[in-house]
Parts: sequence; structure tokens; C-alpha cells
Amino acid sequence: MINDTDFVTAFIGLGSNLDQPAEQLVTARQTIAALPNIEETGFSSLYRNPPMGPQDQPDYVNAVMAIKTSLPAIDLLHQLQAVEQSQGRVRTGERWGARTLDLDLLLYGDRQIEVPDLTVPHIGIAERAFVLYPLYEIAPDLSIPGFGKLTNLIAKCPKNDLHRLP
Ligand code: ROI
Repeated sequence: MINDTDFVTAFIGLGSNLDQPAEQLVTARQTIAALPNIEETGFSSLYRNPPMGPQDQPDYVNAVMAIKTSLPAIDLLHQLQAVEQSQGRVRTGERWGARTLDLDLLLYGDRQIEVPDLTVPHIGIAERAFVLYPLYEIAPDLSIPGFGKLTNLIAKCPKNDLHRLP
């Protein structure tokens, strides 16, 4: 158990479009939930959706996970990067290419963080249906630091081709 006085609620965006994406997300969820100093507090449905960016790649499966953690944000980021590596993520340097697993630190409490490797809230959070709708599923009352109420962001972001998987 993590002591209630020194934990933060954080949200992680999960995405995959290679090597059985839905299973990649399920595996990542289990790995993250088992990390020391992290407890899972929520997990959205999985959503299939077309790639944002280059279209010559498979559809993505995306989801959002809520955790509470006593880890500092940068340590949490490094843990997430290690999970990406453990699931075969290869950073090719190609921008916006296909990937087996992408883990984004979307939100860390109500903090706004701007350090060399980490921007929180995550850049683009406000325009991405594959982030906003899963987030809404598990935290409908959320306000996003610097962006306002999640419900207002959702109202401005068409759902388009985002399909909840059974
Ligand atoms: N597109 C979708 N639909 N989902 C993603 O998770 C995702 N991740 C990315 C890029 C390549 C920008 N496109 C994406 O990194």
C-alpha cells in the first residue's frame, strides 16, 4: 500500500500498432501494475483507431491507465521507457512511425512539468481523440492543467474513427 499522504494520481497513455497491439497493451498494463511504488486505480477500454500522422502504417489500439504512485515524475517516465524497451520498442529515429508499444505520461497530479525529456501534460493531449475519450471513460470529472475541463476538450474533439473494442 502506498501512503495516502505522498502519492500522486497519474495517467498513462498506451498505444501500439504492431505485433498484436491489444495484447501489447494488456501485457504493459500487467507490467506497470506490478512495478514497485505504483498501484493501478483505473484502466479504460481498448480503442482501435487509424494512425495519426503517416497513414502507411497499421491501425493503432489505444487505452489510458490511471495509477497512484510515490515515484517522482521523471522516475516514472524512466520506468515507462523500460517497459517500452522490454516489449521490443526500437527507437529508429523515424518520427511518428509504427511501434510495438508507446507509453506516454499524460498527467501527473495537477502538475505542469517542463524539463528536457518530459512535458506534462503531454503535448497534444487536447487534440487526440484516442487520449481524450479513454481518459473520459475513467476520469470524467478531470480538469487538465493549462487546458481546462476534460468535458470541454471532448466537446471540441470529434470521435471520428475511434472504436471501442468489445
Ligand atoms: N496514432 C494513433 N491513432 N495512436 C497512437 O498512439 C499514435 N501514436 C503516435 C503517432 C505515430 C503520432 N500516431 C498515433 O506516436
